[in-house]
Amino acid sequence: MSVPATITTAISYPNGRPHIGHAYETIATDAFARALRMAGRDVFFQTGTDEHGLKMAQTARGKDMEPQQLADEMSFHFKEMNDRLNISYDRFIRTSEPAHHHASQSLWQAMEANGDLYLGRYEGWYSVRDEAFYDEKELVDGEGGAKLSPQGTPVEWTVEESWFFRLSKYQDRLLTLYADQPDFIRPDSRRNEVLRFVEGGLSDLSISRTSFDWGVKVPGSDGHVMYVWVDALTNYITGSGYPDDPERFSRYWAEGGDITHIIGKDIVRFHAVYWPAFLMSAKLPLPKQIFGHGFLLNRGEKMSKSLGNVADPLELAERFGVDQLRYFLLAEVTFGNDGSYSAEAIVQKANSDLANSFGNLAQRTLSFIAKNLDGRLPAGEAVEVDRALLADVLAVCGTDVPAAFDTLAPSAAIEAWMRAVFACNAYIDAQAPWALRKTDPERMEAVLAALYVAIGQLTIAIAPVIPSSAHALLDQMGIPADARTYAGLGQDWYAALQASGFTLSPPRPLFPRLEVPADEA
Ligand code: ME8
Repeated sequence: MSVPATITTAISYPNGRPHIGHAYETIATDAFARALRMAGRDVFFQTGTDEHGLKMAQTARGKDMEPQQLADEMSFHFKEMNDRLNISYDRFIRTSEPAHHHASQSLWQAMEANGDLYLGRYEGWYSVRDEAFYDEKELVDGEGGAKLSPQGTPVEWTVEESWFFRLSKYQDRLLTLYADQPDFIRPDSRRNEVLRFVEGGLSDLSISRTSFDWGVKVPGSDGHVMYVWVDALTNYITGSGYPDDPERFSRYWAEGGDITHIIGKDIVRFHAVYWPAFLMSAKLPLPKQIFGHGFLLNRGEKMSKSLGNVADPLELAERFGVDQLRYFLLAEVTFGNDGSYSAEAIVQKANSDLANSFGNLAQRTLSFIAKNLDGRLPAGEAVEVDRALLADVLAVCGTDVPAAFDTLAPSAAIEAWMRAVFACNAYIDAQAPWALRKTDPERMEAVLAALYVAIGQLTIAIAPVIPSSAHALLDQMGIPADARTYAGLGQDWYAALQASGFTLSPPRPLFPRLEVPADEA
């Protein structure tokens, strides 16, 4: 039995509705989780909402609501987004759940038992927008001499009694971790940022707040709630069974386990510095990898409420299709880099790759079979050129695509896949089965049989990216569930399908040609 895999997104602040950046992260993580399952792994995939902290409390106050009410309302929209985008999460966690409070308090007590917590007084800068403490030396000057965080958000001077975590004590152990596991933080640019930050010296971290009460209560310390990032990070182990389900925990959060956190580049420090330090302190296993993806920009510009360019992912999915949106985001952006989206770019990519190249290949082959063979699966002896095509397609679909997913490179997986789609289109043009119908029907059948197998394999391989279209096509083609895996796609499902007497019905086109909406052309 293979090692279980745990994969997570960040948990989003439900202080507003989800935007396309949230959708991007969850779609990418979903593709990885699906690819892992197709590789036969036992996968635990978690996403959710991060509901405590000052940002939530202040937003709720501004709307004259209780924070819990705001969290309930907005968390619903995040879950709805996930469901609508076909995200195959195993758990949608909300940090206001009692089980999560319990896990956060247990982690706190474990860190305390290790002698890493002490009571003190915090005097320094805090950004509510980032929910982050910053050293004076990190601040930058904004307009009119205002001090801003390194992320460009406002900071306020904060003085309050606080619990501290002895982060400084972990500097050497963290540097050893980064040296021993060069892939702990990816991509390299993010790794370098973290290295510089930790090498620059770590201050102890303020980990409780006393000026508001919307959070997890600090055990045995009235008036203190945990700093929101302490409980937020704990979500990952709550979902893995900490502390009351040791069996589950040893499965999904084991020492040396395959645990990956997919997050955005703005929150790498919390995941690559604070989180492993907390886990070391509590004597718990560490994740294997933190991947900080890039940001999605609207036509090259940062999205912001004030610019009015924050795209609603469900609106985009409604207009262009869920799978078209998923495909665009994963194909267009090299995972790790920033990327840009626009209506034209989505339409262009979906039309060229899905409608024209792949959709057309499937549609013309399958309709031809449905019409000219009455849906009977073609037989016929394969010759060298057919075998060569099938060897190429199998190598791409069974090896290159899963390997690219395995290294969290979805655009490389799609590029490899498109190469195989092109190879099939070149093959169909060269073999011209339509012309063979009258002259050499036997050869025509051999060509169509090769194409049927190739299309089946291409469809299986791309299923993590466009799950609903891929499974609809596989259903139409009669391809059984056990072939829909990376190991199964090369098995002789075609012969079994032929022997079963399966007949193909006229296929339904899956990828309509999209038009750029008139207001955006
Ligand atoms: O940071 N493009 O929540 P969040 C791509 N609650 N990704 C983006 C993005 C964009 N334009 N904007 C945001 C938080 N993200 C914390 C996380 S985890 C224990 C706690 C990403 O709602 C962002 O980088 O601000 C993060 O990974 C995720 O969306 C949630 O952001």
